[in-house]
Amino acid sequence: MGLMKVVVVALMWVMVAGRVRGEEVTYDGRALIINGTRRILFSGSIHYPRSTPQMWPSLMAKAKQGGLDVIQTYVFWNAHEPEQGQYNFKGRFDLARFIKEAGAQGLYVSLRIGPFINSEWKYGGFPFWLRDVPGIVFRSDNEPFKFHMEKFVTVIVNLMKAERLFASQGGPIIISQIENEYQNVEAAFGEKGPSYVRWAASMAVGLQTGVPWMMCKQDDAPDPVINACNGLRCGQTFAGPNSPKKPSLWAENWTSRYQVYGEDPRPRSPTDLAFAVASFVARKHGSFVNYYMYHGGTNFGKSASSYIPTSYYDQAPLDEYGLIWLPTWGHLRELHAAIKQSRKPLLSGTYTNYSLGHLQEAHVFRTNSGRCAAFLVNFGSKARLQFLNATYNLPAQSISILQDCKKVTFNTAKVNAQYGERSANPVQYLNQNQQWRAFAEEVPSTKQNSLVAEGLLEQMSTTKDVTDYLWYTISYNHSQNDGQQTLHVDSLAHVLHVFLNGEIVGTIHGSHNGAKPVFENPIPFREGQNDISLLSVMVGIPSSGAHLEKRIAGLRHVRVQGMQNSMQDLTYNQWHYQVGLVGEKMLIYTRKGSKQARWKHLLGYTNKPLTWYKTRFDTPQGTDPVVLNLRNMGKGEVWINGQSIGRYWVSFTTPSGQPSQSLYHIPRSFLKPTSNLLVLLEEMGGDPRSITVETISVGRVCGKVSESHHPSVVYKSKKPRVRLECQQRRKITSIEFASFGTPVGNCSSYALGSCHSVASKAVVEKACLGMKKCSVPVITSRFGDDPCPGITKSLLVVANCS
Ligand SMILES: *[C@@H]1O[C@H](CO)[C@@H](O)[C@H](O)[C@H]1NC(C)=O
Ligand SMILES: *[C@@H]1O[C@H](CO)[C@@H](O)[C@H](O)[C@H]1NC(C)=O
Ligand SMILES: *[C@@H]1O[C@H](CO)[C@@H](O)[C@H](O)[C@H]1NC(C)=O
Ligand SMILES: *[C@@H]1O[C@H](CO)[C@@H](O)[C@H](O)[C@H]1NC(C)=O
Ligand SMILES: *[C@@H]1O[C@H](CO)[C@@H](O)[C@H](O)[C@H]1NC(C)=O
Ligand SMILES: CC(=O)N[C@H]1CO[C@H](CO)[C@@H](O)[C@@H]1O
Repeated sequence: MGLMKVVVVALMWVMVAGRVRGEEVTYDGRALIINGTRRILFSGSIHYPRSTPQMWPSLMAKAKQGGLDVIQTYVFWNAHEPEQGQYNFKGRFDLARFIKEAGAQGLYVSLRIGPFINSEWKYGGFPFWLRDVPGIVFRSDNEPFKFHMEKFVTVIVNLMKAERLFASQGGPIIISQIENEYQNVEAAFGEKGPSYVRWAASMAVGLQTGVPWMMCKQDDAPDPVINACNGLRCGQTFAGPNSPKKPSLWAENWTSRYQVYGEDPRPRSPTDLAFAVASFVARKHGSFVNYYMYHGGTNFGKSASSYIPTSYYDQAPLDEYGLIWLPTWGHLRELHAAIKQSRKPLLSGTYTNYSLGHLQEAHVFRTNSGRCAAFLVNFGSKARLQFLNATYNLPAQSISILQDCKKVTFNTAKVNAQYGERSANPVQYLNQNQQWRAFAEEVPSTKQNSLVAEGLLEQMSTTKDVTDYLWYTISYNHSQNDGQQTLHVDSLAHVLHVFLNGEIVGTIHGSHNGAKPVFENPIPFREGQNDISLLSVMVGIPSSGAHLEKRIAGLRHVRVQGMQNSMQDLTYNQWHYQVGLVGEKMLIYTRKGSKQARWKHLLGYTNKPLTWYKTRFDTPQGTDPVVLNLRNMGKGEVWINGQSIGRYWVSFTTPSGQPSQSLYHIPRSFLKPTSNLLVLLEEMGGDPRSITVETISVGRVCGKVSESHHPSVVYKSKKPRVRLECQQRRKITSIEFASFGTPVGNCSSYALGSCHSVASKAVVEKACLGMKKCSVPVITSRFGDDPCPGITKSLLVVANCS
């Protein structure tokens, strides 16, 4: 044996011996089984490309503190393989680093490989080149598709194996997902649907990861793949596992509904969310619940799908910036603790249920050794329930969790956790003309365009998703004898800007609900030749539905209508094309590219469509999240030091009259201390002088707890307490309001009630001032004399953190 060979053999021996031994993860009809133990697992979705590696440790620490056991993420194929065969696992796309971070913090990982993921992510995660594979039919029993899907899934599984990330290898991944909500579209594929499902399951299982696979929303998921539920109320809607040998898993319990441009946010109250989770555990014996999303984050660059804003699930337990969203995070944390306290009866007890009224149920889990857990479910209004010889008062639409089937440890409708108020605070104004430079994007005319084609080109296959923009330009000969003429344009893209001889004459857009842009306006043509330049814009490519490979976009029909019904159809004429914008080609948003542009003074360039703006700004001190407030801008995209922080569309207001989004997150890792290059492309017209650099903070916290509340099992204390904690290294610097008695209202609006202890403020100030966190017991003895004997009192405290 040569020396080299000896070294290699020795090295291999060290690697095998030193390897952390793992165990296969299995399951039975009750739960996932890890290391031989059934587990109740709370999981939260955090998507690595929607935050930065610098944010991951803190996001995961807060998830862990919030009572989560698992971090769930999709795998984003088009982020990893933007060009066929060229893989990228760097920076925000460093999947292995993300999973290792979870493992380092003692969290498991649920890996949803897909590779179709929807996720309001462009093209549902599919790389755009996949569309050009000859003969391909996405998500069907189709050889070219299956070839590429298997290849990518194998790349990911092998990468995980090489990094020893499966639990079976000692790593954190305890479950993986193949496909995603396929049943929604299965019928569109006829008999190729079911055979594709069977193929996907057996392909995945064949990769031998040593941990189970699941399919969500796939009632007939083939054994041994587990069918999991997605939705708002799996406690009511889930038909259950398709085998008694499989556990009840909830892959997506939406923490709010994703927002779309032009619609108001659809938040979900913490009490509704807690009800849904408790209901699933009680009624469907759920043992795995994943919050979609636990942290939504930011759709950087052009990663959002059609009409999806840049901010994603801001009102999840962790907000877009990674701050704790109150009181949702705290309320769920207490719920998790209450459920886990009963894990023994839940996972190994026998189950009985009975009706306690028309809309009231009891669900009881009891072990042989006599340990017992009960869930009293009230679907109706406020109710007084008799259960095992005791009386329980339940608020409307709530579930009480009873430890030992006696003591209430949690009620989903009673929020003891603190509330908080988040605000954005301007730190830099960019309101001076001389701070800005402008560069006007040229409107192409028929003379300059290089690409010429007969008829209207389909937009996505022309731009290949490299740009949102495609110019269609045509020359049109108008005679005054034709009188007033109207231009009609039908589009399957999202926005259309109409220019006549280089000047804007109209802008229209469609919407997420399926409305397509249709332009129909009289046009002030001049005598003779006119250039009609139509800028067709995509706001993300679609991410859902069957046959994504066949989707089309761009202009469909263009005609000019005159008086007396005279009509000229230009649809099939010769058109001139420009793919993308001049500024995009120059990479004008990078330091190097911006030097090549001939920038002008700002004056004369505000409120003009298709204008690039640039300035520089210094990074705000401290560690608070940084945002740009784009209040008076229209629509476009923003780059910081060459990195896109996403599209913006402030001018698309919601029914309540608010911009869909006006604050745009700049991760601190995108910034250098001074002189950051900020470049915006404004499509519609806006005034950059109104832009401010702001920081986000939770400046006020508030709690209201009644003396009759049962203290949360998260804490050791047996007394009810108001607990306050500042985030972001802040301290409580003042007590704005404190009343022990019968205060009315909540954190945004409060007042003294008829009963009030005069000692309230002094007691709270003594416990809290100068502290990062404090807790004040809600008991009369702490406040001296009883201000109103015989009446149930509560303590409401509003404090400022700075
Ligand atoms: C299983 O238990 C061993 C020993 O306690 C531990 O090192 C390992 O991390 C556990 N594995 C999992 C997946 O929890
Ligand atoms: C009890 O459970 C059974 C089986 O899961 C179900 O059919 C029935 O509706 C439940 N009854 C109540 C009162 O929850
Ligand atoms: C309920 O009370 C009755 C009468 O006091 C008693 O016989 C019974 O054992 C009690 N049941 C339970 C479950 O405590
Ligand atoms: C435009 O139309 C007028 C009248 O129809 C015609 O005389 C003229 O030659 C046309 N011009 C071009 C450039 O086609
Ligand atoms: C706070 O109380 C006010 C007045 O009663 C009410 O309008 C508001 O909706 C409440 N806010 C919350 C968050 O409960
Ligand atoms: C997609 C999906 O499952 N949506 C469901 C979410 O939950 C609500 C409430 O139960 C249902 O109405 C939706 O159909």
